[in-house]
Amino acid sequence: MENLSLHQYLDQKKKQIDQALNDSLSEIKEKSSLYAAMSYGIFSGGKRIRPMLLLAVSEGFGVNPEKAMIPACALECIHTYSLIHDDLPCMDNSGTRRGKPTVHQLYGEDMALLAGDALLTHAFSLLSSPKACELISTPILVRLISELSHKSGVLGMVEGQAFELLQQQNTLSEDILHYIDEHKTAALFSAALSMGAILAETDPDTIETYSNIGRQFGHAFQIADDLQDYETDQNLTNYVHLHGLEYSRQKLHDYVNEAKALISAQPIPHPRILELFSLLERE
Ligand code: GRG
Repeated sequence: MENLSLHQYLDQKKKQIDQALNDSLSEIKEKSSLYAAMSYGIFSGGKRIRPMLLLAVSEGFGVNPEKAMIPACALECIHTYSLIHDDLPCMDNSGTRRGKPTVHQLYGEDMALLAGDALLTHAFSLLSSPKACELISTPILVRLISELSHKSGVLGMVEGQAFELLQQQNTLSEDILHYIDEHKTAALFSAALSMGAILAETDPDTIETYSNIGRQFGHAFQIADDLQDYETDQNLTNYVHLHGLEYSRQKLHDYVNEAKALISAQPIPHPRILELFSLLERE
């Protein structure tokens, strides 16, 4: 591990991810009418936590960082598309995100919908690009594509969103909320860690272990987000509305601890991942 403080490490990784995302959009910048809406969505202040986790896992395994940056960017494109679509009037109908106007506020609902579609397809275009094929072997690329499409798709994040929308009129139970958070939020965190392990060409059990660690962290992340928002959040699926403040803080702590225990039990040390996990309880 380079001798950087966590703050310096996060700053360095964020700059590298932003640069790689920018480079990945260069042809689109020249040729596409959607570039403005896409780049506004992707460069308007995201923390890049999912790609950072993917990079940190693969770094722990000693994977070439240039190789890991391609799936890291693909994952961030998927995350950004989901936020753009989630903000649309037919979904959450949000006028602001990260303190700024949402993509549809600035570019219209039609362009925002298409910018989301374009980022979703761009993710898989990146994973099957000539550069990806040059750096990563075909079987590993196929496994990465399978993992990302599965966790973000109709049995993963998209299912979480659909299921949540269908619940709005119903009384929420603990099990239902767990199902929503597992799919809508935890699935992409799970992909961040499992894709790092896939890149490192580890065995299926190890990939499953990392996937599970990401899932635990994803639940913690959702509770932390719900704790931050609970006073202003009208959403019935806010964890704190269902469980109360004290229980939610305890569960956040339990999920973070479980994720840390699982990562610490791995034969490969992952000091940065442990630091990244700890951040959730400091905010
Ligand atoms: C529209 C298919 C589709 C899915 C949407 C991710 C999602 C599903 C909805 C976003 C709303 C929400 C509260 C999701 C929970 C996960 C979460 C807290 C997302 C925000 O993630 P951050 O904080 O985002 O990593 P930044 O702004 O840093 O990019």
